Amino acid sequence: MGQKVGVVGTGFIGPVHVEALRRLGVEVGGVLGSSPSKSDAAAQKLGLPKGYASYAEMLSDTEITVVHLASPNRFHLGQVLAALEAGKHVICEKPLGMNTQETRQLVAAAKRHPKQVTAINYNLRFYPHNLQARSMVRSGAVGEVLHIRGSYMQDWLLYPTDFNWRVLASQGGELRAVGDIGTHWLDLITFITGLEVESVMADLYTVHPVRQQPPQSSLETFSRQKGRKKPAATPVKIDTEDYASVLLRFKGGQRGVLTVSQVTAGRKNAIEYEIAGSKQALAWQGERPEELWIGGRNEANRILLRDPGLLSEVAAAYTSYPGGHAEGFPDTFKQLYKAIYADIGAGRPSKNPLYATFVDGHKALALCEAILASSKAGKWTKVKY
Ligand code: SOE
Repeated sequence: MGQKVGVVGTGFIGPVHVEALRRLGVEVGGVLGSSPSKSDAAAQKLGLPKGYASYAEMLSDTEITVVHLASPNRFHLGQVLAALEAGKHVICEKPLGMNTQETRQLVAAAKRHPKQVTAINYNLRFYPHNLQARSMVRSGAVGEVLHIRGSYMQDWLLYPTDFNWRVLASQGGELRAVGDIGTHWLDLITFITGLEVESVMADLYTVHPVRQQPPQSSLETFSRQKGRKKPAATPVKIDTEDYASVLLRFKGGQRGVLTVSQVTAGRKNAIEYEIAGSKQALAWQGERPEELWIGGRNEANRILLRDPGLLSEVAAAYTSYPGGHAEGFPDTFKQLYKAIYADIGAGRPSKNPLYATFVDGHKALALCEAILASSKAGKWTKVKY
């Protein structure tokens, strides 16, 4: 049976889901925004048949078989539970919930509905070079992983006049930069290496303890305030971090270090990692996704370009264009949905899927909580998965 999708969320990322689904030939039945008029406006703009008046209306639409949640984090728990009860497959944006109390409930709910696919939108796994890095680590080509370093930096919250629902702990969760983008990096590193973080030592920093909230309750992610204070803005105390330094100890003894920032001028959406192994090192940057750097000790360093003919079988299966035809951010959504919709088409989740499951989403929140606890206590903290 063909699938019909309902997408919740009409900000920056909901339309990215819609575009990717269409490119795969998956039918999108309609969207839901934060009000009926926003749903209608988004449906019209995206050329979709329906703007839903409410979530209940979307769930009671028997033609909708899959729900994509691109709504603010605080809605995930209720929306995922209701969608599963209504018999829908669920693809939820990251982070999966506000805290592990919520993600534990969601993992249990997914178990109660074993025939429904439950996935998290960790799209970065599906850059072909991240799949390639995974193949190279898993095949032993890199050798034993020794240490990992990296960062995820952005600048869209640089000014105290930049505002978004995410800056408020009540709406996005107590950890903001780490929850929003740090978890992408942590998920990716775990996915590539198979290593699990055992303990963390973190230092969180709120550069702007007060931000100017504009009159409308929220501004779209990545919208620009141009550094000017808006006349009607209200000063609001900020209880989430703009920046984080995190030291990592993995279960096998390997070490790592991660820097996260949403206040670094010029870094638009800059994720990068370097995985140092006993034979080779691998490095990749999200803003140059076509290049995988391979470091050698006794041979020249190399740059592998994303040509499917040069990639592992798994990585090549998630690239759509031959040779040097570049693939980027929107393509990761398409490739991710290719993997998820194969399972939905088969009528059940596969055993060890390449996409992130609710268990992975729960682990990301457990890491967030350890990072927060470590920063508060100023000491190494074990992750309680
Ligand atoms: C905002 O920081 C954001 O949109 C994240 O929420 C996304 O996950 C990332 O892909 C781009 O930045």
